[in-house]
Amino acid sequence: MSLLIKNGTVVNADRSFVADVLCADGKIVALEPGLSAGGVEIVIDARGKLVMPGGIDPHTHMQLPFMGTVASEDFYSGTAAALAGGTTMIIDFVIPGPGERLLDAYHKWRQWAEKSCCDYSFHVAITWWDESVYDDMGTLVRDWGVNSFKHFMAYKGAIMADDGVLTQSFPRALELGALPTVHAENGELVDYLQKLLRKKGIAGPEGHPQSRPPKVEGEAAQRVIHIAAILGVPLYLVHNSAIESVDAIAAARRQGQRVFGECLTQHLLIDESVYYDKDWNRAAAHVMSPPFRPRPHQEALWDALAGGVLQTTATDHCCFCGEQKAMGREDFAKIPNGTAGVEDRMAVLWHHGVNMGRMTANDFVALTSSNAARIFNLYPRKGVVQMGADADLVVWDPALLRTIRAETQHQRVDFNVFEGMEVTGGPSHTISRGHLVYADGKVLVAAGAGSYVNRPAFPPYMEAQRRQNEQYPLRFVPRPAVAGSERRG
Ligand code: URQ
Ligand code: ZN
Ligand code: ZN
Repeated sequence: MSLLIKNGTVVNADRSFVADVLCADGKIVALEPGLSAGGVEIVIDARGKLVMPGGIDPHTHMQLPFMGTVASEDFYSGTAAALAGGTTMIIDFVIPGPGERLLDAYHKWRQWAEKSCCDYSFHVAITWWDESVYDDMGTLVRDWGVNSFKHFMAYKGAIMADDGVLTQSFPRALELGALPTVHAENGELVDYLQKLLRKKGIAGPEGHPQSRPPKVEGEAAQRVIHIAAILGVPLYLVHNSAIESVDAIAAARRQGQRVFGECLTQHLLIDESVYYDKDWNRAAAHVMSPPFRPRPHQEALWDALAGGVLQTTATDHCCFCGEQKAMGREDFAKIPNGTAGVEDRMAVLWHHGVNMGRMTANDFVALTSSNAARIFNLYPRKGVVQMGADADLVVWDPALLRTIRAETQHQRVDFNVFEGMEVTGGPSHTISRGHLVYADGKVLVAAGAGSYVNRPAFPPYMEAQRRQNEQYPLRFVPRPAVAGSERRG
């Protein structure tokens, strides 16, 4: 299969340039102006359009069994929706139940994901600890291309990892060259506040944000950042939503600690007023964790993206339809947590980020693709338009007008948190491994067309971290004392 994109402007994270892009056998094989279309099977005229690396969403949960039900979006429909939005790879999560062997859970998820129609990979969650977890982490890194392990500090009584588990898992991840990632909310505080609110007779969706105020996230973020500093491991915090977390990450990065941060498109634009909607179903449809925050937190997230404090955008795409959300009609703590976003992430970020001048098109590529590729050791195979890279591309029409609606979305859920939002900019064509998989509103690919992507251990920053740890046998990473400067703690 050969495919040529002519007359477009290529936009990478570092620069933009005019060039034609020729794809063959799944790779980019020529990248220069004036390429001949002779003998090429598919030619796309990208005049007036941009040619960017396909989006990478580092945080999705397709068909996740959770809170007594299963997310309505499966790996086929969810990856089709991703392609429709310009995302050509997802990193989903294997989440073993407490006591479930990691390898058993991994192979179960691998089977579920075979129907994916875009490329995919998995973070594996550490939800409990014993010697078998230690062993399985090694097998997953060495044999199955896993280079990141997730830890939920929330969800007490279900999948929560306490400090004891973090303290066992993080050093093991470092030893293996894998990155610990974390959902930072204090699960004990959430549990306490949920009980307190119910005792006060608060059972509706408005109880959700009150049981998870920003400091519940900020405390856990700060705690896990310090734990990572002491253990000498890099750290990736998922779905940061609060000023407190952004400040904790900024302070750590200012001191040279390797902390990476993600934010969800939803948290950038939706505030906590949604939980006070008179319509129970609409309010419940927005229940996800961390919850949507008051507006000042959104501005802090935009600033953190612009200032390099946060490096990636994601969606945490985890769909539950109305009748599933209704499981919590008598008790907000029983509303399955999750919202959708995989189809809208790039257009929403483009409209509110690039069109509003908060970021350049190059920043957009970094935030939707290249940075995630670097952090999860996929770069330059993914995340850049260059010779030899996978031909995962999106032809972006900056003039494409769209009103986001649940009734016209590809996502398999009966709600859209961006309902009615008008966006300018979106994919006219999506190319996955050199195949045209989305064009002019239609997904053109069959289930199973996607491939599992191995992610090698030891990204460059992990090697550097190990060298740095050898310099400081105590494993602390103090700043070298400089004559005349006070010593940092
Ligand atoms: O916490 C997560 O990331 C999963 C369980 C999805 N749900 C959510 O509310 N974020
Ligand atoms: Zn989470
Ligand atoms: Zn998640």
